[in-house]
Amino acid sequence: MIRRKKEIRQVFELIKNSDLILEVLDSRIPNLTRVSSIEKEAKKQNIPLILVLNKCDLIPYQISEKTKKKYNREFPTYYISSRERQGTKIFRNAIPRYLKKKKENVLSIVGVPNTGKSSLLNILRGKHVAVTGQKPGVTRSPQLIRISQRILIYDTPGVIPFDYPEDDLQVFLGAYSIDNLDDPIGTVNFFIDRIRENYSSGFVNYYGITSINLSNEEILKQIAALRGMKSKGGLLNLLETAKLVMREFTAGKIQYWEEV
Ligand SMILES: Nc1nc2c(ncn2[C@@H]2O[C@H](COP(=O)(O)OP(=O)(O)OP(=O)(O)O)[C@@H](O)[C@H]2O)c(=O)[nH]1
Ligand SMILES: [Mg+2]
Repeated sequence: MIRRKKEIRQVFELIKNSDLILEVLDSRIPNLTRVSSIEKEAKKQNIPLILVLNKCDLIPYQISEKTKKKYNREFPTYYISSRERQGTKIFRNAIPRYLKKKKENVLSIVGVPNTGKSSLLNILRGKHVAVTGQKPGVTRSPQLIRISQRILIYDTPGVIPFDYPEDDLQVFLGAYSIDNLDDPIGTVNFFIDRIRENYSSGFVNYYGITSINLSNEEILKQIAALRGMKSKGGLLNLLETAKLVMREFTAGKIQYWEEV
């Protein structure tokens, strides 16, 4: 279990001193990636906050529209893809609207690990200045980057909110390294249950399994067989298969989303 208290404290310190907060969410799992404690703090301190739904390239446009419409009632919301550069120009051009009328504004990019905070900063800067990566916890400490004469932006390490109790959920968010998992099977069960409840076609098609309406064990066995995941003795290696599935999900290979 990781509770990175130091990072959380640092991020809270930064947001208190920010003129504008950009909270980066994963468009596929928007509700799960919102950090309510940060949003509360922003409201309390009267700091404007924008919700940025990133990775919109991974889901249908209509789903992003729907989420945006709903979230707009609480905070101004934009959806973008830092990878495919969708919506990034519109977002960039909208930022001045939220700035304070002073010479220099300090912004902070915050969110749970792996949502694409550093990727967003690189897009806004127009140059690769922040390290990004497929594994969570890439950004280790806050980094201040000037993106224009008027704007400085802090890239921050991903925070894991205190209201997330489960390791499973953290893996799901890409917030916890799969290799360090105690119980990969438990985690993949959590994941498959969620897929069954929300959107399953992407998963079924990606692995070529026969149906989502099988037991989780049966599903895992099918994937193991299809991928040739075997132990030395020739038995199906479900443990490694569970890790493989979670790794492929956090890498964005499996089409999946949850509607808000
Ligand atoms: N498909 C897709 N992948 C993205 C997008 N933006 C970022 N990624 C990928 O998501 C992963 C995480 O990106 P980062 O920018 O490092 O995320 P971060 O939020 O800074 O992560 P931490 O610093 O670990 O908290 C990388 O593999 C990126 O390539 C996007 O818009 N679409
Ligand atoms: Mg980062």
